[in-house]
Amino acid sequence: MTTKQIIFGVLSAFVFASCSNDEKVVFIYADETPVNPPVQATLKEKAKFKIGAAVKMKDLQGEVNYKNAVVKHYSQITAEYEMKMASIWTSSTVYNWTAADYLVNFAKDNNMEIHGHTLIWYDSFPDWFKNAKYDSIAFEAKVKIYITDVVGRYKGKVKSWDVANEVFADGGALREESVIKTVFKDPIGFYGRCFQYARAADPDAKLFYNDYSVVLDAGKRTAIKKMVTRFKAKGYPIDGLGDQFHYANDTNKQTMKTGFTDLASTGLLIHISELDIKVNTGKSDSYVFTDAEAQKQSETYQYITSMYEELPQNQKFAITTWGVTDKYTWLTAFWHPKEYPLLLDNDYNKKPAYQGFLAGLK
Ligand code: 9MR
Repeated sequence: MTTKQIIFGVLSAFVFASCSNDEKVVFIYADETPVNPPVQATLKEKAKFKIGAAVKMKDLQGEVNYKNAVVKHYSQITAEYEMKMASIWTSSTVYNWTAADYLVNFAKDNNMEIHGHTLIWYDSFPDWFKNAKYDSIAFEAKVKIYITDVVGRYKGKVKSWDVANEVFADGGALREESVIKTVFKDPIGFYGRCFQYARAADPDAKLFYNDYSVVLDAGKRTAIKKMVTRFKAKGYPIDGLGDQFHYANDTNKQTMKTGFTDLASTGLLIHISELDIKVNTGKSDSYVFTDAEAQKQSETYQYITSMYEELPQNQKFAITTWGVTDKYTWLTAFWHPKEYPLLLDNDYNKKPAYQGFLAGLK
């Protein structure tokens, strides 16, 4: 290396270190020898499948950095709660479309897809519906109207739907607390018909079943696979399965992989649908998110994205993170205030987790 190259290299390194993560700079030596600074693709640029984020209208409207981060890093959005039944179906005869319309238009305006979440979730039946105490005939008639109206309204715009969410309890039994278990003699038959109603309202939308701990809980997985087999035999349309992936740094990776391979054996589209990785697994008030912890989290993300890449290409649908920034993660309220589960920190900087996620992508 000549003296000229050394001086230029030192200067380049200084200027490059002064640039923010987001500025892409390529330096060329005076004699045309290229230096290779870490010019980096964003998640959506690198991935050959959709990278989704759960979002809220109020954050998209309220914080420009939030909105910019969504548009910059992601190619798909999911409403964190504003397209659930309890948000849309405000009374027996009234729908509130405000937030859902906003999100669907936001996706379109920014050239993103939107995944619909979720048509039927035991935890999101509005109070007026539960209080009505419908028998199975009236219950299903009402739900059919709801599915037809919602999926129909966004036909061709919402490209995929979680038709049913969290049907099974841990271990694979039907959820006892679900109103559907109480009302229907054959709940799985009811869910199958819900898939039919959704297909009828938008024949091109991809229809998913979504649940948590699917790859960890062999009993639940068996129940889901049995349901899929029954759906196929009956002609109930199902295109994909989502595992939420609310996991943690200490989640057993081998168990995860074994379960994931088993899930993929269905041949359906696979959605990692609500990914976040908890770090403060002991819910400790004195927890500190150290560099070492951030590195472990990065490795977990890398493990997950590289595992996903092992799927056959035609089964890859999307990986969705459940939120955009640690600042607004649901886990600070539902798990512990000291929690840092996502890819961007409170100031929208890329965390090591972001690099890990990227490194796992092909
Ligand atoms: O993160 C969501 C939170 O903001 C909502 O208050 C809550 C109720 O609508 O739902 C949370 O999202 C859940 C998702 O819809 C289904 N899987 C579990 C998620 C976390 O509870």
